Amino acid sequence: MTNWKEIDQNVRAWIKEAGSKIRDSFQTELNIKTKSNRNDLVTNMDEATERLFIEKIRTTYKDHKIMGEEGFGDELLDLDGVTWILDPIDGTMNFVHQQRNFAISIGVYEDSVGVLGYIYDVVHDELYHAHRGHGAYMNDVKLPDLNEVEVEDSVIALNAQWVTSNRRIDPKILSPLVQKVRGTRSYGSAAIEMAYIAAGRLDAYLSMRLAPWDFAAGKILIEEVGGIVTDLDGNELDPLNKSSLFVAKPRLHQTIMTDYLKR
Ligand code: 2AM
Ligand code: CA
Repeated sequence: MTNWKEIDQNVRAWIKEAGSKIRDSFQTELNIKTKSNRNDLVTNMDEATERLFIEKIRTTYKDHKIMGEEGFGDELLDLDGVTWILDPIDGTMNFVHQQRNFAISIGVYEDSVGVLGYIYDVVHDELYHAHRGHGAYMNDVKLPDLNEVEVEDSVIALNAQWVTSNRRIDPKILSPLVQKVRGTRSYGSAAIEMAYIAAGRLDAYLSMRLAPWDFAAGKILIEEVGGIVTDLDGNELDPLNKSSLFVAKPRLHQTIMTDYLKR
């Protein structure tokens, strides 16, 4: 039997340790490299933080598997058993340019089902965490179930690039939605955006392409407060592969799906 309480205590201690190291790194010069393109950034802190978690997980839980964004984990073909899905710094561009609005994001899955989810807003020292079936919290404060909201009263998160010409979606699809809602926001970290959905600060969030480590933790948090987590077609997410993402309060999810996305 997996001892989830013990895993939970360990993850929280490891997250606090990693967060403190990341905050300390603001005093020293970062080593910044690019990955797939000039806007796809990675720093020595992304890599060091991933290595810190992997070393701790490997020492403590020898039979667990790890999927990490920076590639120091395992090559996974399935999510059988216990798998850690890890983004050491989600929102690296924010980390580099703004020193805020980035997060450590960790989802612990068992046989493809999310059990423990953590999003740590390092600069604000806010840990959003959830244990499937046991509620979601921001630090020690329990997050209430989400309230419904009408489209015209909603604040939604999306990146402005999805309403200009881009490779992934016809901008004509989302522009009526952007015109209808009360406001749009873009924080530049999928994990922060999902934590804000769970905390009721945002009503919906859409993204055309995210990786499992971007949404693994957020999915657990949002579902724990009654939110809906799917891809843009309304299908269940596959935590092993990249996909689009659409998360929202339940009725709002349905309305946006039928009135805006399926037209
Ligand atoms: P990252 O900072 O960990 O790379 C906004 O850029 C959000 O989308 C961030 O959460 C970022 O995660 C993620 N992201 C950016 N480019 C991506 C890509 N090509 N595939 C998947 N996720 C991406
Ligand atoms: Ca990252």
